[in-house]
Amino acid sequence: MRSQVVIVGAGPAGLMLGRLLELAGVDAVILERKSADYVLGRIRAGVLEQGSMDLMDRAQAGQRMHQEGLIHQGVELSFDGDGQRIDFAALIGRHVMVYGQTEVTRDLMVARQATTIYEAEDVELHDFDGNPFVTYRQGGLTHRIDCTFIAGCDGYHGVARRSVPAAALTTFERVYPFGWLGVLVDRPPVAHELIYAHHARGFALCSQRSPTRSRYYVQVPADEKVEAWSDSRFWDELRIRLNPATAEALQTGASIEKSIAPLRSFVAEPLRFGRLFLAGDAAHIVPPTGAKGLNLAMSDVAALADALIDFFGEHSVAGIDAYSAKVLSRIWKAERFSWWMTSLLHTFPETGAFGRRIQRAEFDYLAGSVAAQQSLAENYTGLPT
Ligand code: FAS
Ligand code: PHB
Repeated sequence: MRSQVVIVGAGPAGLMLGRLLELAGVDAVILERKSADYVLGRIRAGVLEQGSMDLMDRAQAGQRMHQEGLIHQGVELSFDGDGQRIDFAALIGRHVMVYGQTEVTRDLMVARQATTIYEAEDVELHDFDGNPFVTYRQGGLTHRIDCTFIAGCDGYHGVARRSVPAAALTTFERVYPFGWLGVLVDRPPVAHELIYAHHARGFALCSQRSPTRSRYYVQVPADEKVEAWSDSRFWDELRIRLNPATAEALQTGASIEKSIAPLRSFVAEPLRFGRLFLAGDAAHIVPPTGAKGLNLAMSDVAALADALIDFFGEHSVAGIDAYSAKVLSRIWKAERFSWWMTSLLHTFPETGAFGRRIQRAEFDYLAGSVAAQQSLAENYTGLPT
């Protein structure tokens, strides 16, 4: 079999890249390790920047997003019970869309016309410095796809980045001493907008998926086990970390999903190795505090799609040559913002009393400065691509 592009991974990055390429007449096969149902079963991001919304429209997959997504004009930051709304619309005239990653993935799956091979086992990348090809196993047989380019969209634990010789890759990483315990519940959200809360016991986030479905998180130690958290323990802890009025308004119920996500900041450089490109979580990880992970993946593949379309259409190598430096510039700014939001809102026992005073001063400066709020707003709603 031959394809112009082989995409490894059918998460949002791989599916969006595949869709943009197929609309431009570039053939791209996607190889996905898991089943489609398994991919849809992951509960992850919830906030789309305008750039990601525009990309869904470009992919002709945005109809349900516009029907069911929730436009949010701001978010609330809370610090030990003191609240500050960040009014995106008033500060910078922009907004975000609350629409779950699961739904983004589902819409892209439905829109895709080309081939996605699910349950492709033991994917291996070969000769991506010369004449690339990819092999995988399915039905007890080994299959081979020869191609011109390979796009590694297979996430942090994927095979693509691991296929690059260690000497050719530089990685930058910060692992945080905590994770996020997340709960999905079919109850109306506690507030119209998201609430990011700092409390001495730890961070909490009140998010949502629809007017009847909510998503909540509390910071837990990095080695915490989800089995140690009954629903009632989760709700009790969340109430403690919210201001009393919000805690009182919280509508709780049986969790329909409960999981712990580790938090890390990670970037691999560069993002091109001959005929292999990395995009999305295969290339970088951000702590979800800034709602950047999914959105970064989208901006990566928008740039990669344009570069590949130029190569196959105009025979231009300018886009593929510029890809890595171009997306890394935006990636690092998102890494900075995600790290800053995480540093402001989480508890870090090792920083002691001085660190807690610095966090409080950071919040007080934010609450008192329109310029600081504008900076937060322009980062949260998405820097220009
Ligand atoms: P993904 O990891 O989504 O997709 C990669 C795909 O490649 C997967 O389907 C995987 O099965 C497949 N794959 C892996 N190895 C393979 C192999 N060897 N062969 C074939 N296929 C392979 N971001 C936010 O903005 N907000 C959040 O709240 C948030 N929460 C998160 C919670 C968790 C537990 C995780 C892991 C991430 C979270 N993120 C969040 C970030 C997340 O949304 C990612 O940024 C987003 O999924 C990135 O999409 P992809 O790059 O497509 O990677
Ligand atoms: C979510 O709804 O899952 C969500 C929203 C905002 C974040 C992280 C997660 O920053």
